[in-house]
Amino acid sequence: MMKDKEIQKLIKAEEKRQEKVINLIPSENYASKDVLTALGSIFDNKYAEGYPSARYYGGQTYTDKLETICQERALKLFKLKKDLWHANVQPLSGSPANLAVYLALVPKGGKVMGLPLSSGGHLTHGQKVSITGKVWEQLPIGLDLQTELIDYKKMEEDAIREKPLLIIVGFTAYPRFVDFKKCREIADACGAYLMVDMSHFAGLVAGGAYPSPFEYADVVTTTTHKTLRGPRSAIIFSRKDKKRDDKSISTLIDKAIFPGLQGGPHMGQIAAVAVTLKEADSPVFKKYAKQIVKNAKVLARELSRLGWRVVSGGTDSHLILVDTWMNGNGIPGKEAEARLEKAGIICNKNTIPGETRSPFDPSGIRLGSPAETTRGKKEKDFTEIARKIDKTLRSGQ
Ligand code: DSN
Repeated sequence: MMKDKEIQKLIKAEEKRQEKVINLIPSENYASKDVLTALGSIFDNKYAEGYPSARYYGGQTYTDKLETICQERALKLFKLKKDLWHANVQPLSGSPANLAVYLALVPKGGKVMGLPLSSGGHLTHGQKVSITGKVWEQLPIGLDLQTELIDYKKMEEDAIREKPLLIIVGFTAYPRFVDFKKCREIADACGAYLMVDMSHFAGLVAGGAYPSPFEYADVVTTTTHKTLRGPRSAIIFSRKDKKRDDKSISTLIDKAIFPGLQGGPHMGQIAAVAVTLKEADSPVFKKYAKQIVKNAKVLARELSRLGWRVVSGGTDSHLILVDTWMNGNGIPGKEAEARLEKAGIICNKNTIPGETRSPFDPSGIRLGSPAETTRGKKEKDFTEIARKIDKTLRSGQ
């Protein structure tokens, strides 16, 4: 029991809320007790500026061991060779991880090519409101509005003409596979580094349920709290043999994280990431990753059957986008989100490709299966969830 009753009460209340709701936010999950124990451990008391065996403070016997184990587990989970790949496990979260890669690889004002929010990308893929869009110039990757898939042909033409220095692929709201091989070809055609932000689908890659980007990318960033089911943190993987001005990009990325962007690493987070990586390196996690995708497919199929327009006609991953507005024949995303919350289903409103409304009140909602799959839900449960969503959205229409 905590002495601070006010905060203890809030923790208990949030625990109850999390237990009670159906959580369909695709970027959330329920970390294990072991992960939370490591996160809240005494490692949080320790300053460890620097990297293993090269720190700016004494007392690093166990922090050095911990960080090294975490790095080794990261490489092992994604089947990466130690002599080819490096893992930096210090980024505090996904946005600083991505920012560090930009700082390491692209001079200020240089062009970066990425998916804007309207194509399902992330703020840090060069969106104007993010520092990544203020310091660097974003060349947007668009979708084919018929198929609602990445328009690789236009992406290639734009890249060859505009010559971005870095191409970033990855998403927060794109339900399909990304063709990493094609992205590599485009990066080679214009001389860009290829970075994949696999934050959303890292757990699926670990479990063999989504294509791995490592064969094609120079850099892969990921958060650790989404499908990977760990604490809020991030990892940057980089190829040791890739260079910028004769320096290994891994060395440049390490320097960009510390001392470029961050001070002391959060060692409690690193302990929790290490636990996460071991948990994910198991047959039971592989089964979990595959079940996530099965459940998302059922959700998409059932909602379509019930008359809702699912963007791109379905999903290959853990997330789906539903066009609830349907050109005025349905309800706006904001109202859909609010109505579902009242019914105990948590999701978020989201823009859809070719959005005609506003980001604050867009045409759709984004749904995902990872959190409820962690709670043991299977296809039949997701069929029920789809029916509940349908009933709730139609009530009051
Ligand atoms: N906010 C996260 C998401 O919900 O996808 C991305 O950082």
